[in-house]
Amino acid sequence: MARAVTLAESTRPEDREQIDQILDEIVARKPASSIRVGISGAPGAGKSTLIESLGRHLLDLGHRVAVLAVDPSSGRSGGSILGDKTRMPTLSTSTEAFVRPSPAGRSLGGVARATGAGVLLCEAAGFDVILVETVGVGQSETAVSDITDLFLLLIAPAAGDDLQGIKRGVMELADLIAVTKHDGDLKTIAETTASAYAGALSLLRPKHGGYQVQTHMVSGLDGSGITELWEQIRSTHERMASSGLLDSIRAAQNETAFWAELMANVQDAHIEAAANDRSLGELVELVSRGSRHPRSAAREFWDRTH
Ligand SMILES: Nc1nc2c(ncn2[C@@H]2O[C@H](COP(=O)(O)OP(=O)(O)OP(=O)(O)O)[C@@H](O)[C@H]2O)c(=O)[nH]1
Ligand SMILES: [Mg+2]
Repeated sequence: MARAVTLAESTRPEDREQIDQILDEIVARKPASSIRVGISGAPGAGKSTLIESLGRHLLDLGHRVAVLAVDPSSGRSGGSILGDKTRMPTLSTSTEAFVRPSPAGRSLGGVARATGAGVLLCEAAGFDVILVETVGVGQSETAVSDITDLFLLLIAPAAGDDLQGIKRGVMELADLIAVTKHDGDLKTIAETTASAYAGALSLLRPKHGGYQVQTHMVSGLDGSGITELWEQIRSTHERMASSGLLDSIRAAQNETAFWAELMANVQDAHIEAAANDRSLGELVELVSRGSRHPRSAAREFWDRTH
């Protein structure tokens, strides 16, 4: 019986070789291009609810949808806070959808690299819309935008016209913004929030020349705005494809991923070398006591092991 292989960082060398071979075969086959969308938002912004609603719409349109996640906390918890299947009842049970929580990994970089490979595997398996979710904290948005074509930033309605501490850098990654929970009592607040964001966006340089970032209002609960949001994603993606922008984005992403993989190999080799070096402990001890400078100590260790 075939043994399942995983993309985790701890993979055995022979499994790694098999995975590399599969990935190379997929790349050589050039599977039909899919739409890769990164989705981020602060905890509780309504990501899971929106993905379920958008995913249902996509299934109705005849798409096959994969939902992957990059969870920056999985390195610590060993589990995933995302991919909560209870909030995605249709997607988690449909045969035309695939929901996969974040892979475990030592580092955010490792998790993102494994998810990048996951995107390819899903495309080879015939999924033509790939949604990659991440929670809006820290560096994970950058990691997700490095493996997707378009980045959708979700914002929960908030009273007042402040930008809720969303970092400018994250806003600059967004290709689209959607204010969630545009329903019931929150409707008016969602509208105020949306116009505050639209105003702020008009002051930012668009991410790609000629592609103005649009602010949408959606409700994952009642489904309003979902059709329009998808239409915007689809038409923007189509324009990116026909202008050649998509090809250049993916080419740059492949290059970035190559360097990241190379760096990971270098790092792994050193961690391995360090684990076998008894004097390393003494060096760390000297550094932590303040008897040696981290820079000179690291240099000494490097020179000795090369
Ligand atoms: N009124 C309203 N509530 C919503 C909507 N979407 C989500 N919520 C509520 O907001 C809360 C958080 O929703 P989730 O979809 O779990 O949000 P999330 O961003 O996935 O949250 P985390 O996974 O914890 O980061 C839940 O109580 C939802 O019921 C919406 O469109 N309208
Ligand atoms: Mg969620």
